[in-house]
Amino acid sequence: MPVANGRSGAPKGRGVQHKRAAADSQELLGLYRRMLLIRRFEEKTAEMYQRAKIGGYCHLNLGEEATCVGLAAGMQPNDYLFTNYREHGYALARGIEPERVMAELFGRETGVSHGRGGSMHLFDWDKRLLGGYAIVGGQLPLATGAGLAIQRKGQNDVVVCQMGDATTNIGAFHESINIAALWKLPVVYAIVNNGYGMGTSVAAGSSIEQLHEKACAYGIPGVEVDGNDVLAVRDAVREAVERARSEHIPTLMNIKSYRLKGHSVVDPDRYRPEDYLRQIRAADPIHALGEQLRKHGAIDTGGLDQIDAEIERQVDAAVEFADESPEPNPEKLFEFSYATEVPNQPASLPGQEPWQ
Ligand SMILES: Cc1ncc(C[n+]2csc(CCOP(=O)(O)OP(=O)(O)O)c2C)c(N)n1
Repeated sequence: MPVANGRSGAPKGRGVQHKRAAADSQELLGLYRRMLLIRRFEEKTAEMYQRAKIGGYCHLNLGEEATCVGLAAGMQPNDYLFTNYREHGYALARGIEPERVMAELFGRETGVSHGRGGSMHLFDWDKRLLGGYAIVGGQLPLATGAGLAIQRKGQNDVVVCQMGDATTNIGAFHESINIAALWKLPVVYAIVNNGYGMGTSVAAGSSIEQLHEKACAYGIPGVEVDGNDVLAVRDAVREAVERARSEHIPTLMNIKSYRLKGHSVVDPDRYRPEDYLRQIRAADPIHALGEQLRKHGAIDTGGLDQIDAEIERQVDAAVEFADESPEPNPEKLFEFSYATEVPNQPASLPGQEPWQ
């Protein structure tokens, strides 16, 4: 049973499955395009990794496209987004050009983080994407601090902090939400619950399986959403974001999503049962939305194929751009690392003499 929240009427802790509003077919087609862009971009990323064009760790949003696009669509352009390392899709959904995202994966100067970050550290101040964090839970205290800064400056913006399900077992999760609830910070904590933290299922890693119920401990609303339904995600995020903006109440969202492949591009994914994989493939959010558009006469099969061909060309162009872009100059390694100017002496800390 949802528990009514005295101040906002929102459910506290226990949460409800979110209902969604209607959208016109043009809007739906726009969301579909963006979801397909993420799918094709991520497939190409896997290919480029195998060709050794991309190095380091690399995690994909394959299967999570409706969640990425719905979450970004529920935010205003001036709101801030923090994510974990599985964030290519959020960068694209936020409107960052595929060229600049692919160039970052290639480690090139033209990338969103000037080639200093790579796959796990996408950052774009103009689009208010404040990173990509590799330490599980690392983004939560930072997002909470950003909420505090907004409050202190009397601004009207909201922070959305994305995380995975396993992150809800980390200390920083509890510390951050406690302080955000206590100080009434404008932060929405969005769990993208894809059922697994690496090879560990939610049931094997969390004392409770309904992760939005963890909101009970902090007296804030907890909301469960179908992450395969782009409109449900958009509407639930929008509602939580506006509650944070106007009532200063944080929300914990449990967005049930599915990753179609292993944890990272090098994970052979041998721990998930065949039955489960069959089910999640059958519920593919892009296929489902395409079918819905077709059945309602918004587009025909030829139109869908045309969109696909356009997006494939767009992704190919992103690869070409990345491939032709220059490598960063190693002498400028520290250029974007510190607020103050620091000489490039890897054997010292800022302001110190080089170590012997
Ligand atoms: C503090 C910390 N512990 C362990 C790791 C290793 N690690 C990387 S990803 C990951 C799983 C996190 O899963 P989840 O939060 O569900 O996010 P998802 O990968 O599903 O997006 C772990 C344990 C890490 N990066 N940081």
